[in-house]
Amino acid sequence: MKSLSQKLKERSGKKVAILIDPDKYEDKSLDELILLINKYPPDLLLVGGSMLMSPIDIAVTTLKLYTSVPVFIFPGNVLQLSDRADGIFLLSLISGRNPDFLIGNQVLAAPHLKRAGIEVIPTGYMLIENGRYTSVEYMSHTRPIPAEKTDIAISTAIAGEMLGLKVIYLEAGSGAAKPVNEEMIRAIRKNISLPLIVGGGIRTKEEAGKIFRAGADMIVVGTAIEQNPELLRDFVSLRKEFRS
Ligand code: 1GP
Repeated sequence: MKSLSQKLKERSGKKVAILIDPDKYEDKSLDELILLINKYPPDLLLVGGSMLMSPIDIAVTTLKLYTSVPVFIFPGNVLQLSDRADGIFLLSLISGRNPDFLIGNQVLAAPHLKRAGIEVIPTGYMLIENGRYTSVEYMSHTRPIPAEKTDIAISTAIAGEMLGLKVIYLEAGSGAAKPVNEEMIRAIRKNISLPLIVGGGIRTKEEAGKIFRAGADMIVVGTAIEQNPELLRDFVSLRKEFRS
């Protein structure tokens, strides 16, 4: 079976990932979400958050047990590791200048990840300003790239590609007032050949469609699904519009 890195690298078709922050779901709402995931399977389940109060292992194990969608960790910090996941996005916050989030946490996590033997996807994680102060900004002590500074965003993404990262992730932040703007996505898409993931503030199928058209290969949706799990069907059905 192909690894997720391989599938992303091929850049064929658009993909939908759901971000599950275990603190936001109680047993009942997680059961409800699992039913919907099995009915309208997305391409990927991400588990994590800027700050977690509940253990990540339980959520990962539950999702692995009751769904057949790959489960990857989207770590907010080094405490969010689980060898039960299929893999992890090893995020380097390349938009910021905080060494802990560029390389420090990765050094702490590396021996554990090697032992766990799960798939590791080296990811250039770029925080883009969205008009609201986000948890990522607060927790990482980094400033986002201003939304209109497309040149800085392009250069950062190119540097990430030149450094050998395998994916670029444009993040507006969970609950962002607005998603990363299409102009920036389009400009980055033109300048790199890496798979492009876009997340933060995506609330509707229409917004998701614009982001795909601008060049995103995968979108990540968290808050909108937490608030209305039925939206999963809309996001997932959008993929067929992009099939050639
Ligand atoms: C993943 O942080 C996002 O990149 C999720 O954002 O919760 O706003 O969908 P939302």
